[in-house]
Amino acid sequence: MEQWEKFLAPYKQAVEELKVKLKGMRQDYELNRQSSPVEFVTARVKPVQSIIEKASARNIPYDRLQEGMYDIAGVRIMCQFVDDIEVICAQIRNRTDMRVVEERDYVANTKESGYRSYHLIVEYPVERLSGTVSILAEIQIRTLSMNFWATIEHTLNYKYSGEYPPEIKKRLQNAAEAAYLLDQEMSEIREEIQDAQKYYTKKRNMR
Ligand code: 0O2
Repeated sequence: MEQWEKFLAPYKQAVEELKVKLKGMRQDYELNRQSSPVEFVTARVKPVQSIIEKASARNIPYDRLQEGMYDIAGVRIMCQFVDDIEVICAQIRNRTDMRVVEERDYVANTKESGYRSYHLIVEYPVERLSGTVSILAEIQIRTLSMNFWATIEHTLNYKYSGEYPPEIKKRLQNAAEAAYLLDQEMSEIREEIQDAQKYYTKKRNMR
């Protein structure tokens, strides 16, 4: 266990730093009185048990985990509208404190399960006592609607280990379709929503 702790220490640091930095994007927009594409940010280090299971399912030897498993450090950015995803990606690609090494577009290419999200794999340097350690981290960018679906599906996946009864599978597909339509509808009235949000923020700040 001590070995895992040592191995995961730079990942923990990376996740904490990335969370602070990406949350900072939202504060910058707010300071400039602009609608933020970032709604909220969450981050986690993959639990040891999940690392072991994934490594065994994908045949990744333990001494290749660093380059073979991208999501040991995981950050998730939630946004309101589908178009925000590209705005956030562009900002991350422009940053000098991390380097995008791979992109996976599950928004344009919905997974068979119904999963939608945009994944950026970034290389991020962490300063440790021993020097600079380069960490791979996965940044998942998704709308609130995509996140709702993925969270529910992830929970059910645990229960059924991916072998869904046909009725549940159908319901999940219907729910994925509904989430997609919700994103479309919200995009149609985006300006209306953002005007209302600006009005609300202004009123709240006057109190
Ligand atoms: P966790 O930590 O439990 O979320 P692959 O597509 O199989 O070659 P890989 O390595 O799985 O590649 O990476 P990918 O496709 O970028 O997906 C990694 C993560 O995306 C998953 O992590 C999930 O968080 C999310 N994800 C991908 N597909 C689905 C899906 O069908 N449903 C849900 N709910 N989430 C998905 P893990 O490994 O599941 O771990």
